[in-house]
Amino acid sequence: MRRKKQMLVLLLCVILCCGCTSPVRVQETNIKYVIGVSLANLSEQWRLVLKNELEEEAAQYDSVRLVILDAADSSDKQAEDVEQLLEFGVDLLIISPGDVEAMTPIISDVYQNIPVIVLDRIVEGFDYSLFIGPDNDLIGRQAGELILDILKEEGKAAGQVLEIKKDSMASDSRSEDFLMTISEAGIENHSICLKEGTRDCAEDFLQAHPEMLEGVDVIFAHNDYMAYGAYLALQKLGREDIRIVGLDGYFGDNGGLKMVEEGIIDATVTCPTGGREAVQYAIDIINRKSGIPKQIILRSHKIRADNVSAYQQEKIQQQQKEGMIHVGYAQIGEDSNWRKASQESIQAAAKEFDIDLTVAFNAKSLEEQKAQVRQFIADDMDVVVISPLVSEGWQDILSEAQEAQIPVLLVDRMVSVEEELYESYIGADFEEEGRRCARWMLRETADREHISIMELRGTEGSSPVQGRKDGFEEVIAGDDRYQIVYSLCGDFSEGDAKRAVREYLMANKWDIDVIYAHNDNMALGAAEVLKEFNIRPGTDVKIVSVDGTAAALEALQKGEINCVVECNPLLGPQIMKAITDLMQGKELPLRIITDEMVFTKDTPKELFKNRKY
Ligand code: GYE
Repeated sequence: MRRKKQMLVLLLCVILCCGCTSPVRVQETNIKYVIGVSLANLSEQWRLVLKNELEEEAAQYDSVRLVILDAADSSDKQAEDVEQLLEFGVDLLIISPGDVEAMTPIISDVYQNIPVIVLDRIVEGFDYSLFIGPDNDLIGRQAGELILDILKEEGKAAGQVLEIKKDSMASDSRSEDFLMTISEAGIENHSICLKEGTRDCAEDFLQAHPEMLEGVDVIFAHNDYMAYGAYLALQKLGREDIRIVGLDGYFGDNGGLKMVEEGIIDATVTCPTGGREAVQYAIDIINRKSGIPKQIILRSHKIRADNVSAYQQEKIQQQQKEGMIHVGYAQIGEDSNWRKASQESIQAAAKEFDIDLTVAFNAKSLEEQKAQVRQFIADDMDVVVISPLVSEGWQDILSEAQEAQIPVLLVDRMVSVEEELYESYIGADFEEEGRRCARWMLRETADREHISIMELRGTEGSSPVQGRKDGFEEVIAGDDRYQIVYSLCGDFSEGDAKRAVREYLMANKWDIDVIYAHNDNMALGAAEVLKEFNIRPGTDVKIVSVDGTAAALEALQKGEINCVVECNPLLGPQIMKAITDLMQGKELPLRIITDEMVFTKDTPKELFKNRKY
């Protein structure tokens, strides 16, 4: 591999020199990292923007070189490109896949040898180092909201939309939420799907089919290129009355932001490429930095004439906060071993980042926690961090924080409010944790006819409980062999779980095949009570749990718990990095999802060692 890289470095030097007009001595280079980039095409505007951002970011580092290959929308060529980059001996692959289905197995193979960062379109499964992309469902909803706002301003209770899509998975998922948003308001929609998402394609289609514009009030084009093509067609067809909403919202003369500024289109939704983040994380991954997330979901914004200048201003002039950063953190009480590890990680990271952290502990209710946040607002903290006990009821206090211009970070658990009320969510994908528990159970009980499940739920109304429940039930849905015959709230605590399982045993003949515990403390409590009743946990009844704490992994190695799905509490470094970035004026991703694994009796022993909780 080293030889290959030397060849690659020499090749790069030759390319660099051949590109020059005058003879240049081959510079002694200090290239340390060679990053391969495979792009599905360079015909779409957003990929050109992506390429520029990758190159601009890489240019910040002398030690980094990119080798960028363009697959020209051919999966075969993208596969060959990936092979060629591996041949070059690149240290890491950044890939923006075209056909996700075709590229998933190829990316999985590459990931066995070198780190892989996937951009924009997520692949099946988790065989990659990091995914960076937008929330396409949110983008669809935002486009729908923009159209409802435009129709409302025109005093139109109803209205008709023409949606111009392009043939891609991202377009499909955006369209789903877009249609849901406008149909809830009774807006009629017709969709057309163009083979190519280009300006000419859109302009030519509309000019050839003016009848499609009959009764149309607004056009929604799935990228600003097509939006511009629609604009040109409407000019020629004398239909300037039709409003236009685009997508992507890039800077630059041909970008959607300028089109909104010049009134060519009425609105757009920004769709960041993630190119800069990809290079930054690539260097961290190559340097084996800890705390690398698994997924980074980028934020998108609704842009109209009345906020386009402010948006661009904010992105260009990042307001820096000088001096000590003061953070107020509303943490939940010591409800579990997980919580203890979480608290320790956050306090240690605050020290390491030299951030002044004030922790309000032990809130036992939503009202108590909101009072703590209100106090932080009164104390004029630079940032407020919240681990919300429950998901509902946060709209008012987060609006107060926004009015006070105090940014809020949600960590560990999520709340149900619109995305504008918080800077970022840093934590786990609870639905996926629930799916992992169920997938393990399906494999473990494949030969069984009927499986009775006892579910031990965590704190009622908290996002981990809702997510783990939804994910688990999604996987067993439709398979009648699996029945959740008993579901009870153990509030994430060992004591409550013990009481509940004991009550069940006192009132029922034991007929449970699998216990699904939303956290380790409840799984351990249940195992203890089973032993009192001479039922062997892990043998007479299978136990699957979430968190990955030391006590649970010990029980797993003793065979008393059968599967532990990790929920990483060590969020401190990611939280403090996010706060530091925020104070430097950077926009944070909408969600930063932690990297987690699954432990079973087949997990290699070394993975149980050197764990920090
Ligand atoms: O699973 C549990 C803790 O919010 C994800 O809360 C966290 C959960 C965790 O009590 O052990």
